[in-house]
Amino acid sequence: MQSPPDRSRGQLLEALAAGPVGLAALADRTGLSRAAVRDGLDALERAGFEFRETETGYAVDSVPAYGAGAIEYGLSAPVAVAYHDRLPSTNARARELATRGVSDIAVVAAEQTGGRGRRDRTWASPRGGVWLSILLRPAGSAAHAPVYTLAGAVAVADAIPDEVAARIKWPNDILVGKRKLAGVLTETATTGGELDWVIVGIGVNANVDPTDLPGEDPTSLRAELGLVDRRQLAQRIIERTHELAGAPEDILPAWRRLADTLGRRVRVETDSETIVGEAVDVTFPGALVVETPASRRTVAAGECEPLRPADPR
Ligand code: BT5
Repeated sequence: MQSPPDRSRGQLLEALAAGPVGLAALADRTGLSRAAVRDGLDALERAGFEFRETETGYAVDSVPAYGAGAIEYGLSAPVAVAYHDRLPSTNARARELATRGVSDIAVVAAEQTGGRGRRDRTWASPRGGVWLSILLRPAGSAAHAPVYTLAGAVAVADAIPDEVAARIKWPNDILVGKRKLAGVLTETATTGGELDWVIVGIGVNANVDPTDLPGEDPTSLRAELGLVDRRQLAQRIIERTHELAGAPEDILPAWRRLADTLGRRVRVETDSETIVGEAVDVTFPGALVVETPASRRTVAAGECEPLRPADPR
């Protein structure tokens, strides 16, 4: 089993991001020896960073397109990045780290060979997409777990350029029109009624060809917009997820603002019944409120499909 990434890389990148910085200052800010700082810089160069030595120290000339250091460089959230060229599932890897006590880490893979959706469905994850799982340990009741799925969906919708007009279908789909652009799979563990850890697994069809994807009507950022900067996209998603996890009261207002579902006639399939009516709200920690002809229902979990106003049941 691989170990989680060395925190010193993140510290080194944070110090470098602040501007030209000398060896002594780098050693000072990271708590590393000068020799270890040099080794760290060499490792970053091997990962694709380019440095220039100025009178005041090392300046970053170029950052690789994607990878652990690339995502950590300039990341404003205190989250380390573990990058893998290929993994079965970033959620599964994050779960391994969680059971070892790790936290505040984003596991990122260039490609997943066993990507998972909800209810053990398959999530296609070819190269070019953004496939990542953010492992956090927010304080809170176990009952709050569903809100982190909504947080992940908000983070993705906020990270996607405005011109794409991404909207959220309750609870976890990010859509462009009716086409699915991204999905969120949250896993949690609890101890004594309290949250132990949360893994927010996020898959965004970034630079992929939708014809390579399964599902009813998938789309990608490449198809909607052209090639995008995956590094920036991953950074924004990690930062926003981290921010929302620390401010759960902000999640529902943000979700409502980005919702495609609210105000629509919907059919929601739960494990035990089918509910048809108008989706009017979400309530904490993430239930959908559906106004049916007979009553107002609050649905904690299910599959939601929009209906045309005149669609029969
Ligand atoms: C989801 O499930 O939408 C959650 C997807 C979460 C994926 C991320 S990637 C990083 C992390 N690691 C993992 O292993 N998973 C997470 P669900 O709502 O159940 O949707 C699954 C359905 O979407 C499938 O049954 C297909 O019909 C369809 N689908 C599969 N791959 C797709 C893709 N790349 N784009 C659009 N639709 C897809």
